[in-house]
Amino acid sequence: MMRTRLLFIIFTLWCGVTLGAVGSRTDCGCLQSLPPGNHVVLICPQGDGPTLAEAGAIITLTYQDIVKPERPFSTGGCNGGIVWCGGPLRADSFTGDNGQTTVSGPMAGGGYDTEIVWYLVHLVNQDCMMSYVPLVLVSPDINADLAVDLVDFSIFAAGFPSPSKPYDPRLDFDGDGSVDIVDFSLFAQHWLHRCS
Ligand SMILES: [Ca+2]
Ligand SMILES: [Ca+2]
Repeated sequence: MMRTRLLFIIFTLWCGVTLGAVGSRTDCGCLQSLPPGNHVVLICPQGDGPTLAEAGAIITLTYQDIVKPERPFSTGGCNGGIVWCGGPLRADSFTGDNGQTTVSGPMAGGGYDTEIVWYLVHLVNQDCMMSYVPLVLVSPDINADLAVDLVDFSIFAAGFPSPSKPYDPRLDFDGDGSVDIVDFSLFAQHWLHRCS
């Protein structure tokens, strides 16, 4: 008997109180800019930046599918500026019988982007269903080739310090609005890191 292939999807995103509002929408648009106060989280190809849990952004997703509850899904940056090691960031597990899973683990990757975007795949009668977490992702792997090396150092050096150089948010690893010795220290901590 054909079961009605009707998807009923509920997203529940739990974030730390300091994260502010969480976006959730059924279109494929990205926010043009994030509201002030969003978290800046450093990611590294080696995966030794803070985990989502440490960043206060454990995500619980409830995915109720009449046909089949177990679904994989993956993530990316809103503007395509993030490259993950080993493919897109994934949830901790497939959804179980209750349709729930969480995403809490480390993020191994490089690049710069605003918002983590959750792409649910294999949706039926849905061209696009995304959910957004307002994190700004920065990485010492500035050019997103999954290695922290001299190319990244040259990019960082070109924008250091700010002020007086023009502000480049890709280089502001602690998100304090300036590019200074603290950001350089964070860069140095991940020097020569690559995907493991
Ligand atoms: Ca690089
Ligand atoms: Ca800074």
